Amino acid sequence: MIVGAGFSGLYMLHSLRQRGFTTRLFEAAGGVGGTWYWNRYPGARCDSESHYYCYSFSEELRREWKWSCRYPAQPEILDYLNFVADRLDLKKDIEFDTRVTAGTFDEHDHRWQVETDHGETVRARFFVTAVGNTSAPSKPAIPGLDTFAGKIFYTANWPHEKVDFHGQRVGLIGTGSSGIQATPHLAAEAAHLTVFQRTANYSVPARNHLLTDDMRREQDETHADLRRKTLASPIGMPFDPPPAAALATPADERQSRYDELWAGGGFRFMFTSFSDLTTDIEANDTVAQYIAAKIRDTVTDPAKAAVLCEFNHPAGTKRPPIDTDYYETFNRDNVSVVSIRTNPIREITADGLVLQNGDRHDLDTVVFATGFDAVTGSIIRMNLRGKGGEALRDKWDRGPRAYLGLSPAGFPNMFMITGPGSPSILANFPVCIEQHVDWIADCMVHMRDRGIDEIEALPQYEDDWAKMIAEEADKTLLPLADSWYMGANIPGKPRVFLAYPNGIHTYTALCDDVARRGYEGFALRSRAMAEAAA
Ligand code: N01
Repeated sequence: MIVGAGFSGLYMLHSLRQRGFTTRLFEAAGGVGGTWYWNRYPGARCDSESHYYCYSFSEELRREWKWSCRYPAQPEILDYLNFVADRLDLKKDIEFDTRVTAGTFDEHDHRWQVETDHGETVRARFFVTAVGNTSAPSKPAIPGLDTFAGKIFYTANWPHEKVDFHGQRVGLIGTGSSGIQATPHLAAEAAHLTVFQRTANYSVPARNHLLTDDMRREQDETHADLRRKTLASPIGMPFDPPPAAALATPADERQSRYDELWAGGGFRFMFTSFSDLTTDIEANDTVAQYIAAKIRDTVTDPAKAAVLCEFNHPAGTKRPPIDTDYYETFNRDNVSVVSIRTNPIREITADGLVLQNGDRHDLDTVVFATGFDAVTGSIIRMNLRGKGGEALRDKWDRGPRAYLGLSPAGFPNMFMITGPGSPSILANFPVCIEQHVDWIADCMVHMRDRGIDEIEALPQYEDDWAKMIAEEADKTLLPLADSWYMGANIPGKPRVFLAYPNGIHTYTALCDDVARRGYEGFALRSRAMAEAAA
């Protein structure tokens, strides 16, 4: 049983089918796509380049699909996932518009009993969550929200039909990747756009462009090489590692390197410039100051630029956004930015927003780009219970725990694709997903071949994994930000770093090692073993 038909669920379904398992997949949406199904806001676009933000498991699929540009927009990625699902004939095993509402591990027959919102109960040997990391929208409970007379939209759950903002006074709350992508598009239509910024972000230009046939040919010819680089890279992207530390580089050379990477655009700026940016605050200052200078150069109104530079965290400690014309948009007369860092939104009235100091902003439409109860939200909301009826929600009340980020102790035969404690959110998703799916599917084959009924993470290994993640994260600057990486964006959510921080390349080696050692750290049980022991 798989939950979710995004990148991970589709590949899991295909992989299990290939290995001869009978598999069903439940998906709450009306189609495939996962996060790419729901996040249809204007400007939604991939931040990873198309030639590596896709599956690699099938040479045929790779050759048949042609990306239009460096960073494809949401409709094209959704088309791609539909193409894959159709080409592999996956949809016949997917039940759309079906939400899993509960799941319980039945210890007597080693099976998961899963319930759906259609009142169906399904029993399955294995339960795999493929619910994505950014799929449970965070909808802040601002007082008065339901009294607002205008329209409200959430970027994370956008209508399918086009929304027309012409003539509207629009308020956008949130300046993460979604808000940053939506801003230029909202501004192009709205009579006035007010961006309400709680945290200034460090955005880097994407430099998107169409792909020519020559570019595609070159990608094709170098594919094997790029794939090798991708698998050797901590973030699962075919980038060369940073050549040096920022602090070991003379200031003029440092500036040239930043200039060169800024001109090229995209994630390379943060990830390939210098090796010490996320471990040394002084090194980090060099990049923070560089970006601040770029903002001040771009935004002509110094008051707006000052708000956009109100940084309160080191650069790159929140998920780095990349943009097309984000800062340039603030040069439009119909766009303003309001800092709500120390003067938060007090309430929403019928007419608009009121800030703590009493300032009123009359609006026709409010767009929430306020992010997600990331990584754990969608898993917890499924109401899962493991051995002894233990609720996952309770087990994780002081932070998520799962050995290898793959399986929580006490929840046998449950696997999570890109779950908490895996590299997931710190790496290129398709790469993480393929690694997880291959490992999980091979594990199931291992069990089937040996007549093993149950696999369960051992608590000691799970504890050690959680401890290691916290210690490794503490060696970086990442815990300094109130980010969704830390669970800090959701009131009451435990402040715990949510990902394995040492890279997908080392994680892959660790997981392979665990499998080679006969799934070290897991208890493998069979009825036959239990009967023999009895
Ligand atoms: O969400 P976010 P997102 N009052 O959590 C603010 C992926 N993604 O949807 O920083 C006022 O990053 C919040 O402020 P603060 C990507 O991994 C990928 O933008 O918490 N403001 C922040 O500014 C990304 O990181 C792509 O202080 C409130 C914003 O809302 C992840 O999804 C595109 C608030 C939320 O930013 C999430 O991005 C888009 C409140 N009550 C997203 N609550 C592509 O690759 C929150 N905020 C295409």
